[in-house]
Amino acid sequence: QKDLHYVPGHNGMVHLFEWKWGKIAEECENFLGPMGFGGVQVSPIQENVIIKNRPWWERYQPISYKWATRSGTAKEFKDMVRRCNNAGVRIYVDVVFNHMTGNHKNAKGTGGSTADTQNFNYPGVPYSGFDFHVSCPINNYQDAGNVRNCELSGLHDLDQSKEYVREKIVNFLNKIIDVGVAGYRVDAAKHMWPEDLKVIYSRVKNLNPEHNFPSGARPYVFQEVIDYGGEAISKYEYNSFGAVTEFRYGIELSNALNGKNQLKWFSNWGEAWGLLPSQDAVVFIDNHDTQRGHPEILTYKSSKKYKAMILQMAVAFMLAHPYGTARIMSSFAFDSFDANPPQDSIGNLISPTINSDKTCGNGWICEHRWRQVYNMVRFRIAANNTDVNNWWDNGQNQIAFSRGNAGFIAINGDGHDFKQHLYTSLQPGIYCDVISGNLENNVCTGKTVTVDQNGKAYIEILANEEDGVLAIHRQSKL
Ligand code: LM2
Ligand code: CA
Repeated sequence: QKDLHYVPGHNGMVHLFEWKWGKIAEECENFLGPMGFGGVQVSPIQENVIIKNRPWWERYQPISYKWATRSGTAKEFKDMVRRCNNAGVRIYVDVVFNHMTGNHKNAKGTGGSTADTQNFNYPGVPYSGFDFHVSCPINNYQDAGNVRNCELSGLHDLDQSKEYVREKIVNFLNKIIDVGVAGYRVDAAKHMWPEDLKVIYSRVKNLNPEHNFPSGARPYVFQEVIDYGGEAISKYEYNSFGAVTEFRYGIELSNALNGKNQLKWFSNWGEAWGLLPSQDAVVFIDNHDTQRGHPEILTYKSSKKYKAMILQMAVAFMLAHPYGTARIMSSFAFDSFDANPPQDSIGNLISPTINSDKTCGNGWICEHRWRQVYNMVRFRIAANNTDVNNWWDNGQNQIAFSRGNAGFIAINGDGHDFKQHLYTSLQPGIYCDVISGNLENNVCTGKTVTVDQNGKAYIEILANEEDGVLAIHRQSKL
């Protein structure tokens, strides 16, 4: 359950937060497939309660397991999965089954279901009071029972030890597997008992071989467990039977690029830092929650604020480094925590438009369409199955390393110029730096790097350059 089943030659997952199914299908065909992306994490597919002003977080309040949300219908979802699989891009669904909704008067869902939330009645499933834990607030993260049996921000907490509840969840998961998804993200996994989750996952079907999965293939499971240390519940309770989101990854890198640590220490980045085993870890710089609630974490807003493009630097490091399953956050612009995704006056989502330079319009950030990001996805593909070699640093925040003889990256996190002759391990030749430009029809629109007969090259990243990164790889050779 830790194999992503990426199509060979593909890598990197992108979270297309709040995108519509039809638009994701187009994105798979026009951009993600051709660029070699491995997969997409999609927003929850299950029907949610409608909340005034339509904040993004209404989608984390399920009212039934019908496939009806602002992203689209069941038919559109099926069509998307088929088209993305055909484009070589896998789909991973964000599934919410720790809880249902909080309390709402006259709760109505995006698929027409209703619920008597005060009385724990959800006829759309159906669930009733028996299926939930007795209501209590989560208020003590030193107590695993409190965290798992009480309500997370007032959201009615399902009891996954009940056979009836397990059956509803497994049926829901089996149906998404039937249409060809490759796996799922388990929302709020920390708030459920590992033993219950293990049983639920084990009952889910193998992947559907009609969508080019090998026979007997298990769904990829990645569980949302926020573990910064110091609480009763640990990420190590979950990683034996599925992958886990590694929240320390983004914090450590953000700290370093914010000047609170030095990049030179990343020479042994990985398990030695107390991170999960690489295979078990989904890694990311920011996600849809941390970009709203954690000022210390780099987000698309950081790049605007400091004009230093430090989010790109962090994402470039992540994609260049072999540790973990890399996930890229793709956002819409927002000013406040509650802000809704781009929508019209009656609450329909407004999809991104695509500009001629590949970036997005209509209020969408689309980090995955930034040159520095999609070109590093291609770097990651080129460097697949190689290690970090030839680590170099200046004793501070200028670092460089190669990936076998497939790729080489240099990062300037210092306020002064980076000017070094370094061993790249690449074949002699002229390479296009894929951070400052693109290689198009054998013409490099950015900086070039000349690797000599000994594999060495002069690497320059000036302090006043827009990007603090330089990256070359075997497919960026002129
Ligand atoms: C997650 N991962 O484990 C999601 O990544 C996160 O985005 C979800 O919270 C959370 N778990 C529950 O699925 C979001 C949002 C919350 C929001 C909930 C439910 O971050 O703020 O809570 O979705 O919509 C909202 C209100 C909160 C209120 C609650 C219940 O913000 O103030 O609490 O609804 O009505 C009284
Ligand atoms: Ca729970």
